[in-house]
Amino acid sequence: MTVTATAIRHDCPAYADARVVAWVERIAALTEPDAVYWCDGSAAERERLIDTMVARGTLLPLNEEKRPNSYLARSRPDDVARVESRTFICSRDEADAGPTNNWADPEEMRATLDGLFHGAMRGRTMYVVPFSMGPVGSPLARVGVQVTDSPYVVVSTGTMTRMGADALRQIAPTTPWVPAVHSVGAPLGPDDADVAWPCSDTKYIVHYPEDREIWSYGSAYGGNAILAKKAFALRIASAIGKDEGWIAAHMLLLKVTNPQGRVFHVAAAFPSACGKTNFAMLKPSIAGWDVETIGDDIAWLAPGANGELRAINPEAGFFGVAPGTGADTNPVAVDMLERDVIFTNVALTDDGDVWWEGLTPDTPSHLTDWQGNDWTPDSPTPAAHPNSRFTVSADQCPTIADTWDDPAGVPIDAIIFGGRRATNVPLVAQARSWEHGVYMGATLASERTAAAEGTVGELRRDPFAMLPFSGTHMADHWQHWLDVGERLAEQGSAPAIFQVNWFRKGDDGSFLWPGFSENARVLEWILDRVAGNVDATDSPVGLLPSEGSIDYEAAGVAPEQWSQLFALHSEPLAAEVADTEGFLAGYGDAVPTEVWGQHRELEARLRR
Ligand code: GTP
Ligand code: SPV
Ligand code: MN
Repeated sequence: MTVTATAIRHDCPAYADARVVAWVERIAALTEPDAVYWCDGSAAERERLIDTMVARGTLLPLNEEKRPNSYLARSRPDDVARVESRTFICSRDEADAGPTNNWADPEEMRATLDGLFHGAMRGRTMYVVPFSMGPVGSPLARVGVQVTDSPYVVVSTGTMTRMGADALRQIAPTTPWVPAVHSVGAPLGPDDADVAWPCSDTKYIVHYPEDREIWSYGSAYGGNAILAKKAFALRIASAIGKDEGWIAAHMLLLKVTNPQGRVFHVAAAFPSACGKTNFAMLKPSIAGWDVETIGDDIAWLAPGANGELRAINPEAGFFGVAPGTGADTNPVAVDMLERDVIFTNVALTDDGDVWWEGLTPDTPSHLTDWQGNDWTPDSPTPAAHPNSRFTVSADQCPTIADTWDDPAGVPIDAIIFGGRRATNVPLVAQARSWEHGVYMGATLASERTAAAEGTVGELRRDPFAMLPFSGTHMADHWQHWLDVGERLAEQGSAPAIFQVNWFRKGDDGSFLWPGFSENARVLEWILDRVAGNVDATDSPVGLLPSEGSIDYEAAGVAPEQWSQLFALHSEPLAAEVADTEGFLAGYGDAVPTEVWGQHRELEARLRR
């Protein structure tokens, strides 16, 4: 039985904006759910939803003593990561999506989606999920409403955002808000039993940047389905930010206090599964430095009143990669995950706890793998899916900064770009200028990870770590960074920009740099540069640490390893610069002249 418009109007909260109610009625008429439920974001509501999912087999309660109030979800094996090939930017003009986004004509896409969504929620409840990205009421925050037929997505959005009544109350008759429609695409007939992880073989993740609107069909996994995250806070937000003069960035945010007590804030962009969560929760190997967490995935950056660049973390939780998270690599996260966590696609121990590759030095002799099969160390496949994740509230993070949810945001002192690069890119380099930094961001490349479909390890360009997340033409995004930098320079001074690479490999194929807590030594150099406390040496690719300015031997790195970390080999570098030439040319006339200028200067410096 399909819900009626009268019932929707009867059930909606009294303070719900009429435009939201009318939209919910329209989507309900299209998708024909059995019921419509307005989420208030309360703890009781979360418990009820979790109970429903436990009953349905979507969530498995973990051992209450070992992992209190925590659950394991197992997705369908074909719904384990973002699907970039099914992600569309439907701008009115194809040129506005740029050459790196999948574009489709908005009218044609609306017709396709109308067909798919017709009756898509039959037999299910449609949840109305209002959320604020950023502290409720902050001038930097923005609101959205997602409707979804997945309780897993509701509960996840409840952790990842400020979800519920307070967010809905933010929407007054003239407040802009982002509507997001989501269905798992698995309607139920009257006699159909539900499955643990409903989804569809047909998937669409669609954005209309001018209309600020999102539609997603067929997947319940992560960024495909928790639309507040990548779809809103990056793709739609990059389109909004371009019009309003602020930047949506795939960046972690850190608060760092140096031994003299000076506080710095750092924003760092690394592609998916390249160490943002690790760096955001860095436990320094060096004395006297205090690192606190503000965000681990998304930052919204806006010029402030005094010419400073201010940042908020628009999210309220962490959707982090589980494999590789262990006491030796990320002890802060291990503590954070002790209770109140939803795990997705990790392995189950025989005593009802979770496990994944890298959690402990020893591998349990028997596990249930992420697909629910028996697993032993002899099994040919990993116990946890490489993109298995945890969903946890930010305030559970032991190193969360007390200013993490300051409505005014925090002032940024340094910006870092990084990726997984076995060759060519030094451990750290400082950009000569904002323009040079934008060039570093624009030409960023990284070896592919399991965070999206595709061949793991393959090198690809991932400008600003935003390749899968830009709602605009990527080269317009570069111009936007240049414009914001110019504005900052006029009123104050723009943050210094750096590039890092924790992943350079030696001839034997092993990492040259120990990484993790030792990354604090690089961060120390970066912030000493910002404070003017340390020298740098000029090189064709940027300013490098002068001899003696980083105590690498204390990190267990031998002098010959150290020189390999900074080696500039002319042949592979020349090949990379030639490749960059082709990469930039692919963006045609949209490439800012400053970016081409930086490219020519790099070429000239390498020729000298
Ligand atoms: P998304 O959530 O997908 O955007 O990714 P993220 O950038 O937050 O990824 P995350 O921090 O979870 O990256 C995890 C992967 O990076 C794991 O495989 C880690 O072991 C690896 N990693 C993180 N930091 C380091 C490091 O300093 N050195 C090395 N070698 N690996 C690292
Ligand atoms: C990423 O892939 O960069 C993520 C995970 O942060 S997801 O939210 O699924 O996009
Ligand atoms: Mn991410």
